[in-house]
Amino acid sequence: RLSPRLHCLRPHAAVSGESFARDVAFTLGGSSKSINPKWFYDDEGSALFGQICTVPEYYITVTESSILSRIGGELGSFLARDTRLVELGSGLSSKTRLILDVMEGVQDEMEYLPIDISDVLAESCHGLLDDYPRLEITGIIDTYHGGLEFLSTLDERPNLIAFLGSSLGNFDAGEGELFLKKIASCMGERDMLLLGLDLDKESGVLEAAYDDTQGVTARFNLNVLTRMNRELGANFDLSAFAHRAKYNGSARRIEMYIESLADQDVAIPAAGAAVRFGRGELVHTENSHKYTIPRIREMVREAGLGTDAIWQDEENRYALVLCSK
Ligand code: AVJ
Repeated sequence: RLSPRLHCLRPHAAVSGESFARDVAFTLGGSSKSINPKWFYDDEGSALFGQICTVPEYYITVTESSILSRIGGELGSFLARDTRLVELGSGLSSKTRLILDVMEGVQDEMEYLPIDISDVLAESCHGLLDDYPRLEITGIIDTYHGGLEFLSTLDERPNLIAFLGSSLGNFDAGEGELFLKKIASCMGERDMLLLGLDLDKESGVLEAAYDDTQGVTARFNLNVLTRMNRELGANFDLSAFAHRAKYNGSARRIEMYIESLADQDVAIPAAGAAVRFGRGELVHTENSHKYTIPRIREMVREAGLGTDAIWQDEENRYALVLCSK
């Protein structure tokens, strides 16, 4: 602990090497192979995601940031003066600043509780402490579920739970809706949820966003194999796999895959697995669901929440939704 204003907790060992090994043994073991996207975010993967946010094709981050900076004052009018900011999947905490700026205008003591599966959490918090001298941070390195559990142990201060970047879109169909219900069940009468969701749009725009010409998304996707090589002693040959991103219109989502370019066997010793890949075989690594405004309203309602405001950019690419009980 380097600053008295920063506390980092790791309530569960849910993100340990052992659970990584167990999880991939299971998801690569069957006939239809997949890797959970939560394993993307080692130090290198987190840095690569930060880089994705700056490639021209990936409009999500800039669009969300521009909406956030435009609506700052209005968002502030919904917040009680003692509101604590809780952020699910805070990552590098760059958009967080736009919310902290709103809070700084009205609060004497600011409290921020980021929840992220990546170790980069502590690092990104240090920058915030420098820039916000009245800020206290409790960082939770854990999965969303672990983090939400921790929420229930806190005092009565009202929370603004920020779940940005369309990260809800990573859940499988049905599970995103369930997770929204789970968040709602953790919310008190004075809590609010700020949800950032990517809107459905032309497939060309979406596929470009997930397959940028600089190849950053490709490196991000394939980095999970490098991570298995390092942490699980695997022997993936990176040149024998390729990045793929496809829009699935009927499911309204981008699907990311790693394609095996050859018939090959890979050993993953720590997972006790030997995995055979056929040429052209796809390993499903991520879904990114895209939403419509009516669907968002319905999801929020079904979670037992009311919609207080919906903000969009001028081109209707992205939506920020403020909800409460
Ligand atoms: C951080 C999950 C919202 O799905 O857009 C970016 C991750 N994957 N490019 C997304 C991601 C490929 C991102 N989320």
